[in-house]
Amino acid sequence: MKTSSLQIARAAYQPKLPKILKNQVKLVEGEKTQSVADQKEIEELFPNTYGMPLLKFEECSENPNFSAINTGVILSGGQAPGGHNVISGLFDGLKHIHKDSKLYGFLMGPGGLVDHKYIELTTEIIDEYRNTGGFDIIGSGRTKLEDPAQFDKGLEILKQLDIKALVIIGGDDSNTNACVLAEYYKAKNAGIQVIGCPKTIDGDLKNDMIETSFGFDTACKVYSELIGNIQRDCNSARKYWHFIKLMGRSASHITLECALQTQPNVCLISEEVETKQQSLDEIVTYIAETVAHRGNHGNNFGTVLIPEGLIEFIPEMRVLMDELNDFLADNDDFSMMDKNKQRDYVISHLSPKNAGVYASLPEGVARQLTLDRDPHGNVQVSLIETEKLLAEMVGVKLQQWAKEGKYKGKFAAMTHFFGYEGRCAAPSNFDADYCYSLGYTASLLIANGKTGYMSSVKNTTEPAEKWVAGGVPTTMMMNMEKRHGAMKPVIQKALVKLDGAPFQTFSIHREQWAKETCYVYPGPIQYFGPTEVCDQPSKTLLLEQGKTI
Ligand code: FBP
Repeated sequence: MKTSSLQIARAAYQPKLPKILKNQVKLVEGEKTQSVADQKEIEELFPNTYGMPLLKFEECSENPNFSAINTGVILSGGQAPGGHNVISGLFDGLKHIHKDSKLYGFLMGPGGLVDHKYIELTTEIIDEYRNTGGFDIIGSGRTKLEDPAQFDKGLEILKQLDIKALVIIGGDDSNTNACVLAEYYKAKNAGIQVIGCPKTIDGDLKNDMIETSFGFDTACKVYSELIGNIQRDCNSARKYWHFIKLMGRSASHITLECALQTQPNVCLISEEVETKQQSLDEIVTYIAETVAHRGNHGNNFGTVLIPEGLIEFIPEMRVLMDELNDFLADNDDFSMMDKNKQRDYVISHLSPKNAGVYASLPEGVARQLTLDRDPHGNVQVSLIETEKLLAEMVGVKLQQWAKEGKYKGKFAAMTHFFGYEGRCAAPSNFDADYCYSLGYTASLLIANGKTGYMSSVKNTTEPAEKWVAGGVPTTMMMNMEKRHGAMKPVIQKALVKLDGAPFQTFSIHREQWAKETCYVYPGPIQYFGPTEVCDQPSKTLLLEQGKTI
């Protein structure tokens, strides 16, 4: 494989570890835990892994004598910068525990475990991937591990390779599955520990114990660079409005972080739309008013940031999508139907109000709403072109206002969708360090015999050497939610809190950003140089931890 100069220089980067992990450590148990909600149901479903204590590593003087331990690792779900560093941290940690420990990577996601597809990860392979983006070291996939037959099939290969622990690197859904698997193997006394690592660019796998999911920092920095470039372009040519949709599934963390970094003219936050129960027309009117105000002052340009999941939060669309989810769950062969007949078929099966809303949508968006859900039952919001829908509707409204003499500007829209551009970027120093530490911590949880835990690294707005490593019981993050038409235990998603510091900071400034041109051009991620330029975490994390930006 040909490597770039940056890749060569980056390979030599030694990720920073919390100081504590450079010494001999012992595990200290904290308080017993309970799930965030639905405690009775979760406890019943996880009798063997419920209520375990929080864990923290502390320095100790004696040298624990661990034996070699074979471990398997799986990358699950969407790519996020830093996945290779979780694996290299895990590898280094396992080798430090005992030089004969082995690490096996299951290929192309959880499916690799079930299908017995794996490779042994050797020093040569690991060294090639240190500090690189992507998940290509072993590939990723979205196979949902939920069926005991899959767990038993996995157990066969784990036994065959003498694997005692499995690390699942994934988002909320994958870590939910990891927890189900941990419970199953523990109930069966199978002798397999399961540890999770918090991954997702979406930033929605976080809580009081997990400060951030890895990949969010890098992905937001990449998108912010691109948005900054577009803003500089539109401030130079002054003739386009750019409607930019950003990945993030249901949560608007990515959009909010990018807004804090770039100061666009408009930024929609799905969670606010839901709280204020804003209709599609109200959202369109809000954008059109900003365009009109700027246009009437000679500024026929601007930027609008749109979270990927917005459509699910608009009340009339939410109600429609809930009914569509049940409709699709009951109509397995819908996707096989003649495409020309699908729209009428849907309309004839929906309740009258939803049928009306569905019928009013442009053909393309209506079709996108009925695409297959992902294996976890999520609507594939990345495939719904909300940015085009809004640009089109704003254009129509402005034409109307022009006829009424309320608007004198010119409106030309460009649409963009940023998601895949950032998911495999070379990890920022923050993500490189954080991921390596998560992987290393996972190895220590394994050595200490733990299962049903997520690796945790806290205090992350301080320099890496002050970070705190430990484990959080995964059941602690769970609640019951409706999936594929049935109630299931799942890790609670963290959405943007409207009373949280990141949103509050944005809302103080947004009126000024709308009217004036206050763009910030963050430029590319800097990997080498002064710490205040290269090692800063996201603004979201800083604000959430009470720091200023
Ligand atoms: P994860 O939750 O698996 O981390 O997914 C992140 C994500 O990038 C979302 O932002 C996006 O909606 C989705 O993956 C796209 O899925 P796919 O990779 O299957 O196209």
